[in-house]
Amino acid sequence: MSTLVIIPTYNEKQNIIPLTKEVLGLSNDIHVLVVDDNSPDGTGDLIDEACKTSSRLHILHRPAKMGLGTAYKEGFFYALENNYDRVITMDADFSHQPQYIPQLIDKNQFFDVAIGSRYVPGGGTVNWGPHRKLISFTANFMARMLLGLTAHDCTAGFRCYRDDILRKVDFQGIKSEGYSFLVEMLFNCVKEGAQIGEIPIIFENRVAGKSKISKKEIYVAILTLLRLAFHRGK
Ligand SMILES: Nc1nc2c(ncn2[C@@H]2O[C@H](COP(=O)(O)OP(=O)(O)OP(=O)(O)O)[C@@H](O)[C@H]2O)c(=O)[nH]1
Ligand SMILES: [Mg+2]
Repeated sequence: MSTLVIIPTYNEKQNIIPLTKEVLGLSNDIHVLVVDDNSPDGTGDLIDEACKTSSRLHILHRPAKMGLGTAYKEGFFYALENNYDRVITMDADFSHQPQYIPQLIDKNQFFDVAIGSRYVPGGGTVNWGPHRKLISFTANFMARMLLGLTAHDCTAGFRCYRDDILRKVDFQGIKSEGYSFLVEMLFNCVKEGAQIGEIPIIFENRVAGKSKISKKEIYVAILTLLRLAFHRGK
């Protein structure tokens, strides 16, 4: 069973080489696809160089910063075209620790989508201020209330999808381009009958590099939730 780990990057030069090494070191069945948006810090060049010595490392270059959601879409398309059995999505900044990947894969044997969750017993966040906690709690609360989702961490980006659920869901049709893609994708998977499982993870704040999440993304996420809730009610 082959796994593709999709890692979207924008200015992650301090993280990307150690991260891809650690992920590829877990198993020979794991391949990594970095989707880089022409990072000005040269992240893409580092991966180009590393690809010369690893046949399990791949890169998609995009011309400019185009958002996390569209990066996932291109990654999913690549995974299905190349017949991977499952797809993992994770951030490049070590907030999603590679050590959890084997547990995510195990969970994915029984659930169409396995989520690395901060909000199940044993999970949590490290070094988060009250503001960040409040935003995350509110987003999850709204997603569960408005969309009827039962997962405890609906905004998590650390997930493992089976290929058959990706073939069923019209992910290309997802409107969200940025972070709110994650909620819309989960909503669409559930609409297609996906069974969702969660494993606890400790989410560590990034140590190197800068966060790309903006205030605008938070407003867009609220609008996305309202749009999806409206369509659900129809
Ligand atoms: N390709 C691509 N990757 C992106 C884009 N925006 C963010 N990313 C990547 O998506 C992942 C998540 O972004 P972060 O900045 O860590 O956002 P976050 O984890 O919500 O915020 P922090 O906890 O503050 O780090 C990282 O690997 C980023 O490099 C984008 O527009 N294009
Ligand atoms: Mg991050």
